[in-house]
Amino acid sequence: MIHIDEIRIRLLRMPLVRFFETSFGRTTERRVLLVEVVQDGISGWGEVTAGEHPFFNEEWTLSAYEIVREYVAPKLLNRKLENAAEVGKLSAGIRGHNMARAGVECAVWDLEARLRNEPLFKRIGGGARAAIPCGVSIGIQDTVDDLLERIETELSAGYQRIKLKIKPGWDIDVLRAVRQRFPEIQLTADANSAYTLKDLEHLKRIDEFGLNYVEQPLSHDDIIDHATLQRSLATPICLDECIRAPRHAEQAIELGAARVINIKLGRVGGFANAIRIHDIAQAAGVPVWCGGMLEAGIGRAHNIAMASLPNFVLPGDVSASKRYWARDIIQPEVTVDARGNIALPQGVGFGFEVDQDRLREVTYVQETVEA
Ligand code: OSB
Ligand code: MG
Repeated sequence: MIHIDEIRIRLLRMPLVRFFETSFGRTTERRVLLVEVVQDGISGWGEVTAGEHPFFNEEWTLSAYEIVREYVAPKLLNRKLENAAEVGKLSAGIRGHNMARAGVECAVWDLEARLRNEPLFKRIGGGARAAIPCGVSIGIQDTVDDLLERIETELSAGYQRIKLKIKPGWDIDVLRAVRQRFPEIQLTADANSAYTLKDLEHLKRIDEFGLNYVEQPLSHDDIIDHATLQRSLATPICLDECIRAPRHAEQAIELGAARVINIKLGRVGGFANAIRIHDIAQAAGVPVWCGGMLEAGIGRAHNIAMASLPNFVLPGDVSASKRYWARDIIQPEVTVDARGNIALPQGVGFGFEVDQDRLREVTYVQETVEA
């Protein structure tokens, strides 16, 4: 039985060691909202994965702060829950804002695992693999030479696949240069919705580069257009932004809009939905992988637990802490071995310790939510 005594929310400011640029903009510093749920002196932790601006989806760090403080967290106080899988229902009346809802939901899953003294990956039905295969997502660079150098570095670190961010003006020529230099690597491209069906002929040129898939080329909310595009494209389409609920996964698969799915805990509202989407894709023979949102250690650790579910068969975007942070907020930090795998941590909860000193350093707002 879960009965949460206290909920603490924190805003962190964490500079990235290197800027990260997508078709919707460049990030140099993250603002991260953390959720800590406490029962009988035991803390469960969640990280809200909203970005700093409402550009990936409608959420941003401070919208999530308000949603968690005003609408989600208070619902958990003064009540008993059978298990973490029930948390989603408490905030089901909120339209959108899945990342805010997920931050709380994931914290309760972590708490539940800790109360039972077991690893989070066991609680969610994971543990199918002890080594999580990792790729990297490489942002838009200032020059193609910079990009080639970055790819070289990541490959020598062991990463198993390279994902490039693309947008109009940074696509075909860039992919050609990368393929010329690295003919054999597992390569993908993510457009973050930078194109429309007007670009159909242009997008067909992607087929010459033998990508494993192209991620979310079209509108963030348009599954039907992706189905249309897939009929003209040999390269499989992977959906990210479009899949915000299990129903979207069903529809996208049914319509032929997604041959691969990127699952992000935040985007889909937490573990319960992520597991449902995982199961739907698995039953349909559609492989999934774990996406990233430039997470700090707690979100990263939740991703690692999720990626141990059986159908996470493709290398994900979850990589080593040091690619993002001079010092992460967990200990040990997340590391990747020379073959590009993360070892699934076996400890209780999400399997790492919160680095309280580091957390204090980067926290600029802290508040306890009242019922
Ligand atoms: O679309 O996958 C994406 C980062 C921010 C917003 C959206 C995306 C990304 C990434 C980075 O690709 C993945 C990571 O390194 O965390
Ligand atoms: Mg993406």
